Amino acid sequence: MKLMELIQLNQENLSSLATHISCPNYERSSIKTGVVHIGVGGFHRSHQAYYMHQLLEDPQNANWGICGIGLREGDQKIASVLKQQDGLYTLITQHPDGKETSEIIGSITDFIFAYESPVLAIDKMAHSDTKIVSLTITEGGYNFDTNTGNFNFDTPDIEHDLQHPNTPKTVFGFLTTALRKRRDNGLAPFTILSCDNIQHNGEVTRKMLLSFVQEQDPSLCKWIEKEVCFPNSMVDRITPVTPDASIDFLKKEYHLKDDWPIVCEPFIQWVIEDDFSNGRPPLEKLGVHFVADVTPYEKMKIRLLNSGHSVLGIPGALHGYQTINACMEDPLFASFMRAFMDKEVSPLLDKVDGIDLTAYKNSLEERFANPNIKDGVSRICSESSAKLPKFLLPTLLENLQRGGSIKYASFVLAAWCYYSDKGVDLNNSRLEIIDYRKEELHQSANQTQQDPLSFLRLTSVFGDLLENKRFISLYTTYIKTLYNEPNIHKQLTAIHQDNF
Ligand code: CS2
Repeated sequence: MKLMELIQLNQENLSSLATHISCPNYERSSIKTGVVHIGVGGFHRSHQAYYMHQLLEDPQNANWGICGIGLREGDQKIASVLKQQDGLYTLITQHPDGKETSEIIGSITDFIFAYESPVLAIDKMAHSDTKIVSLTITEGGYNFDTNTGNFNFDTPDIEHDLQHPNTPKTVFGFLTTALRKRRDNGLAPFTILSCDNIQHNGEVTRKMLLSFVQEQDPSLCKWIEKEVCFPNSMVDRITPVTPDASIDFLKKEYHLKDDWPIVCEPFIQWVIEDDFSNGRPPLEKLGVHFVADVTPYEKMKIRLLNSGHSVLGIPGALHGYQTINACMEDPLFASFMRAFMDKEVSPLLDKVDGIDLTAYKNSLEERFANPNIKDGVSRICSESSAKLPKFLLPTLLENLQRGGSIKYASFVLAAWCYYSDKGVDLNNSRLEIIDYRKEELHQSANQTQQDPLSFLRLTSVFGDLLENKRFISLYTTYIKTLYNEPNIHKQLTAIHQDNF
């Protein structure tokens, strides 16, 4: 293919691309939108949109195309890339042995930048073809108070949405107005399917939405309570931030110009409760697992995979590692994480049907170590203020209650304090900290020299952890050692050997 010119990825060019890269075999123009998806990040494109793409290869499933929705100003980039590319993008699967498979995904047939066009987005959700509204709005997007678990009304966007139902800004405003429209038009509601890493993600979505609607429109609240299903689900596929090198790779290897391809690991998993308001796609044909109760699956995944990531990522970032696989190449980090899984998480997990826990943990180690994924620690540590209360604190709290081991989780919190305080790694290189509460975290961590517990006083993140004597004493020891002699290797070794 030497001397070939670059081909812009778009619908018109699919037939020329199809000679050298896998392309959708279905007629995209006749696909109907059965799913409206809010939050078209990398994960949605490597996971749900990939499943739907495979489904669409069977003409019987032509009702299950996706319309993506971007609610935030920051969604401008995805809106313009997808517009230019007619919703098409390349999915590059990176195997541990260096093998790569690239395919063009066609399931996103429409995209609405709701930040600019809220009415179009509401109409799309309220359209009779739409059967499901799915969400990847991140752990922080659910707008609950970590301490009380209640809906947080006290934000300017929520105040705005309560007053302006036809030009909402938040997911809650959009869902409410679209559901109202469906009810008024005599249509069945859509299912609301959360695909975020929150335990009981469906129930949490339901609780948050109902709190909002109750305030805006109590009669609609009753209808939603009765008619709308919110299945819980567990989703899994590691999807790093797309490196520029992948854009170049597609140019070189396939003469393809794709401004935002997605890179992911081969592993993919989706477990969903079979509880839908208005029909569902036959995803079981693709290995999606429909179950009556997703609780044990999500608990296992969030407590092992997601928090395992943070257990590597926070100390790893401080030590100066850039990626999760680099952490895994360091035997001390790898065994620290495994010990956290074995000693602090496994004793709390319920038996999961058909899953061998040891094999599951082994597979996580292999997935984290995949040298071709290069998942940045900055992505893993991003929004830790929303992630850790969901991924790590429940494990710590349960162990405190039952007298279990707490040293691994406690050290990660101490390391997070140091990380938030200093903003540089131990080689003095600036850390890329992405957290909407970055400033607040820094302010509290920054008092540590005077008050070793200052970071924990951020009760909206840590709840009443501060009141637990056993935890406080260990945490203080770690903080003191870290601040006196910042050396992650030394500390990990000491924790392993129980020298604290
Ligand atoms: C990661 C997840 O963001 C994180 O902290 O743990 O994005 C993780 O890669 C996915 O949940 C994998 O399914």
